[in-house]
Amino acid sequence: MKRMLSGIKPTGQLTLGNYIGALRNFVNYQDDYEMIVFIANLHCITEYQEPAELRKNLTDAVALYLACGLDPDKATIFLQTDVHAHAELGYIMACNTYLGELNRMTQFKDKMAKGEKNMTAGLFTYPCLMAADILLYDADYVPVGEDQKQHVELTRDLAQRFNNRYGETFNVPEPLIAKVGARIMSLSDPSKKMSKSEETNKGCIYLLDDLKVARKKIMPAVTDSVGKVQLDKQNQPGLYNLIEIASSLSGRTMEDIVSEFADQGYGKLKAYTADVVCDTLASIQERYTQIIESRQIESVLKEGAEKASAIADRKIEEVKKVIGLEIKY
Ligand code: ATP
Ligand code: LTN
Repeated sequence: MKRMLSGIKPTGQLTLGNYIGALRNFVNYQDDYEMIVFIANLHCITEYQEPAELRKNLTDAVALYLACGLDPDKATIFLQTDVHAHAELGYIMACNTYLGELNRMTQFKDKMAKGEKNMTAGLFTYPCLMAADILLYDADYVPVGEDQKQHVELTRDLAQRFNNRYGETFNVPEPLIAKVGARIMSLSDPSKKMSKSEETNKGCIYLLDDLKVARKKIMPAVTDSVGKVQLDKQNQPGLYNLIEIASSLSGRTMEDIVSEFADQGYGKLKAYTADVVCDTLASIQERYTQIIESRQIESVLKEGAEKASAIADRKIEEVKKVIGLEIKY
């Protein structure tokens, strides 16, 4: 069975973008692949997080993984810091990455261009840690949203470089990007991706949003003045995004939705999208509440960390050996 691995940063609350671009796919893949998913908590602290809030977000993220349908009997689910080899291999990867490579990462470049203050060294080297996350498990596939493709490509380069220097050590992974829903855009600015770190949260739906709040974000979503329901991503990006959301969550094709609403106004399409989103959120939230009450999170994480460590610890020992970092005694 091929192995698949992915992670989500629990910075703030998980969003509908995370669900459509990532989580939903993990759930679909868990039957056909050996699935490893982790909470990328080390990746969160590249920017300061209020400790109590971070702790709450970690718990919520695990509960949401389970509420969205990840099954701990099929997938290995764990917290990144519970497996120490991530930080260790992250450092080793940073020592095999050139500054020029990190400078080319668009996520980092965009933050620089926005003139963000107080950017940390951890943020700059974060693709090295992400490469370690993946390579520790010899993952075959990495299902991610569009924004992470470049990081997986860097991971491939680093794996090949390491293998060339030290001999075959790592499997070279492939990114897996879904055809629909790999980049859900902000409802208030369809030129930007829906992001949990958006300044205002008008354009971002959180999986734990009250249903009324979610509906209130969708109805005024920015569209265009063309006035025709059709698929034109270039000229009608906001509308296209709504259709893509509705399609991803309903299982209908985008064309099918367009043909139903072609003669109706944008209002009807928005109302339909809001219905589909609210149905999805309602069922996730119901399961979320049960999971929080059942207190199963601790046991899921404990078992997940044991399974993950068994793989990762072996790999980090092999890495240290081929580099020459070990003395046998
Ligand atoms: P931020 O919103 O702060 O930029 P993020 O949500 O991109 O963070 P993660 O939570 O680590 O960061 O992302 C987890 C997964 O969700 C990744 O695979 C990412 O590509 C995917 N993802 C995030 N936002 C979207 C989106 N708007 N559309 C589709 N996929 C997304
Ligand atoms: N960098 C990703 C989260 C992430 C990840 C990973 C995804 C950290 N490590 C390994 C896939 C595989 C993000 O910010 N979205």
